[in-house]
Amino acid sequence: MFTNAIVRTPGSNFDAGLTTVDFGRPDLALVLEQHRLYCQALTACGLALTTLEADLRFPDSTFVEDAAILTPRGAILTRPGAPSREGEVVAIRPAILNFFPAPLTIHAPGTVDGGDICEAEDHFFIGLSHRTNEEGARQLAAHLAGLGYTSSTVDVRPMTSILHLKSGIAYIGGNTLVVMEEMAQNPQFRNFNLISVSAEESYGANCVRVNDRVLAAAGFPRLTAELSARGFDPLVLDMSEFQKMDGGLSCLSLRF
Ligand code: CIR
Repeated sequence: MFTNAIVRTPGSNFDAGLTTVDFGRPDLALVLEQHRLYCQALTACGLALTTLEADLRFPDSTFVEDAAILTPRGAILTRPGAPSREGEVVAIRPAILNFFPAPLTIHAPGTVDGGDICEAEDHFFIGLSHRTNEEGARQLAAHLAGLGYTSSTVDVRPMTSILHLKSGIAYIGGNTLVVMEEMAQNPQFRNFNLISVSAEESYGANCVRVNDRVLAAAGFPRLTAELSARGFDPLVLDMSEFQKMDGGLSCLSLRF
């Protein structure tokens, strides 16, 4: 069970962030409204929110998930792989220290984005991506081992359609992984119950278990129906404006 989440309000320069997709410019009023509804959903799931002010130095900083990895046994501050996002860690550190007094860190030349880290009970999948490099993965695996967790790497670098590992997989409890069909054959996932997401619905694979609910992006009816059929309780949220900046549901909060 999670009790808390950290979120950051999107800034007025949100549309100056990084993106690889061409879905048009985000509508800033709608960005704020979708973020408000996202926060409301977390509250409805029972979480107490720490809401950080917009930080105009970092247009992507509403995607707080990338700056830290929070586990029940300790926190790790990351070192994001995009140079424009590196300073986000210093910016979020004080908020993390309120809950985790002695976070571990990733140091150069290692890079890690939280979006590449998928926790499945006591095992962590670490995505090797264009943001998380081998050295970052190595440092993170050592930190996780010190906390008593196992880990393994999943190389998503050849997959041009996703930015981070968690753009393509989500662990939602009950030994169940939601996974883009392109990754469903990975032998590392063979002991899980898999919900395979078709190519047309692949953005939906980034869903998030929060206590009794699974946050799911709007517009992917087959996945939502499958979640319900498997006994999960989807809470559907419109993510259109965040998708324009390569963001998904998981990136908008740190849950712990
Ligand atoms: C970026 O490219 O870094 C941001 N525009 C999107 C980050 C999304 N984060 C995530 O999936 N964890």
